Amino acid sequence: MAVVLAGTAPLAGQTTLRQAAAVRAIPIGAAASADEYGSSDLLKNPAYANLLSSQYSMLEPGNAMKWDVTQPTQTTFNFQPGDELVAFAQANGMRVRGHNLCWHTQFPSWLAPYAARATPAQMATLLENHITAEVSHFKGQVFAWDVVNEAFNDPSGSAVPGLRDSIWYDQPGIGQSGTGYIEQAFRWAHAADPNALLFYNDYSIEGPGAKFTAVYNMVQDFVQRGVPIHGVGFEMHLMTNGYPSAAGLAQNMQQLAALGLQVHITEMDVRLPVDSNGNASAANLQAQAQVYQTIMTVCLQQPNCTAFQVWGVSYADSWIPGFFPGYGAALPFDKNDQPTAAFNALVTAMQTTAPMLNANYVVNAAGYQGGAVAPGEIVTIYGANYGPANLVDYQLDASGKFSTSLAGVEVLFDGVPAPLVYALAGQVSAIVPFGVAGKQQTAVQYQYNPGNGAVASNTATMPVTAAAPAIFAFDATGSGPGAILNVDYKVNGASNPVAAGGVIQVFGTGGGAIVGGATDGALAPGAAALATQPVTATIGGVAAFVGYAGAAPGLVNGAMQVNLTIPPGLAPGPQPVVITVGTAASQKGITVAVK
Ligand code: 9MR
Repeated sequence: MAVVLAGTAPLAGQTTLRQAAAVRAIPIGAAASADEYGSSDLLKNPAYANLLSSQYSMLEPGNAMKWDVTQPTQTTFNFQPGDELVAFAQANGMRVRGHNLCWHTQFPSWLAPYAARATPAQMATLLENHITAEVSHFKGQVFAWDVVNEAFNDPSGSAVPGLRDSIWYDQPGIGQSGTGYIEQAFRWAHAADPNALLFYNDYSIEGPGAKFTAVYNMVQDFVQRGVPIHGVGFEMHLMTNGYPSAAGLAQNMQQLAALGLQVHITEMDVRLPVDSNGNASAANLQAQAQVYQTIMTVCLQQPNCTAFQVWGVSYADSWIPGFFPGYGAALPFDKNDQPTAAFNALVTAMQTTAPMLNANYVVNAAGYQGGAVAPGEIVTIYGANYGPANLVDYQLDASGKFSTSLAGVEVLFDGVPAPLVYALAGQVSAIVPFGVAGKQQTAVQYQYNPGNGAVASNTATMPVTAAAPAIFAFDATGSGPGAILNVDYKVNGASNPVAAGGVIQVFGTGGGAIVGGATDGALAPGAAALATQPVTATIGGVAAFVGYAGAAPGLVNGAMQVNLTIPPGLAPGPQPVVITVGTAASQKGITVAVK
């Protein structure tokens, strides 16, 4: 029997949270500290640094990016502790969430006295300058910001709560009514880093109720009016009783998804009563593990739950004992950095929750249009959130065909495994088997076998169509210069345009069945025409002669090649190319460079 000795390297050989999350295409994070309050620098503590970087793929400064640290005087900024955390994250391949830009508390000592005599215009300038300075400083380094934190009152009864008193809202405020100050904060943050995801973050909004309604009403209004907001942070500071039900949490996430908003679980912990040594009972630790498993499972089941974070690295740096005397033991690692039952529960949830398959996220790999699939169409499937952490490219099997299994991933159409082009958790490319031809619909299922048993997605039913053509863009964006060769086999483009009368080879997919049939996953042996006719094309809106439309010899079956002759009379420069197979046209926006 193994004996765990103090000082033994923790977790040797054991799957980490970070590894388990990587195959679910979700970042897992922890609140982290450097030396922001002048105490010893936790990042310089090897045990802390090792646990943080080995177990988590994301960090959020618990305090280092708040006002009391970042603006110590009215005219000076201090981003050094935040910079240190960002550097640590970058050195360890971790993402950084920023927290926070506008809150009602944790201020530098000069701020409350200043606010007591400032005008709303002065307060607005102060907040704008702070947000602009901080977001600009961390631009490109912080992928998501909690822009405004905890702005609503706690609910009493069923009444929808109003806004909390704050120097930014009403004491004296920045001169905006209602949620206007929050809106303004989002606008300033967006102006400073248009690529950062902007979140509203709060607690007690994880389940349905009056406080969630208040937040929902605000973000719905923001979305409808185009205020730059991308998500809502659910803090998730829980106890083992009264935590949000799985159904309630899922419902809140779905309501926000319907607005196009993401959810990040930002500050999860589950506090337990502890003895004077900080130890919780085994029964409570088990109950806590169940809470962690439930919340992680719901997150993995909801496509818009896009990050999961706990509030502290281990018991040793948790805020709970200091704020809730008699409580502690709230995190997945104990005071000796050893994994707890909650750790096991999180790993179990990540290893056993079925991946998601959504028919709306199965799209043409060239044009990204969704809807019906065609025989042989190369599709990209987004969102199937269980697969290899790193991209695995196609492999040829013993018979020279594209393999139908890549690093444990399979995609089945009516039970027939599809040849795979590449596989990555959350993004897989497959070639629809030619056998779907003539069917009304096909049942699609995604599977991943990570080595501890296959986990299958739900089955999504998709309509089948004869052809769903699209042209590959040269840069894979779905528009702009196409994947087009001139007759000399050189890539067409601004520096290599083609003259009227010249012949181009246009590459795409979705042309449908091939005359004489095609073997799934095999390389096309030679020219063979598309079965669905007619095939027509326009270049610059003018009909172009179609010399050939069919398989792309040497490329995998399902790739489509169409040879077109450039019509006379076109203006030089990029001209749109559209190919129509039967009645289905390729996407707009693909161009060929004409001389
Ligand atoms: O973890 C933070 C703790 O170190 C600070 O003392 C405290 C001061 O307000 O803030 C804690 O973090 C809070 C977070 O910023 C917002 N949500 C609640 C968190 C726990 O209080």
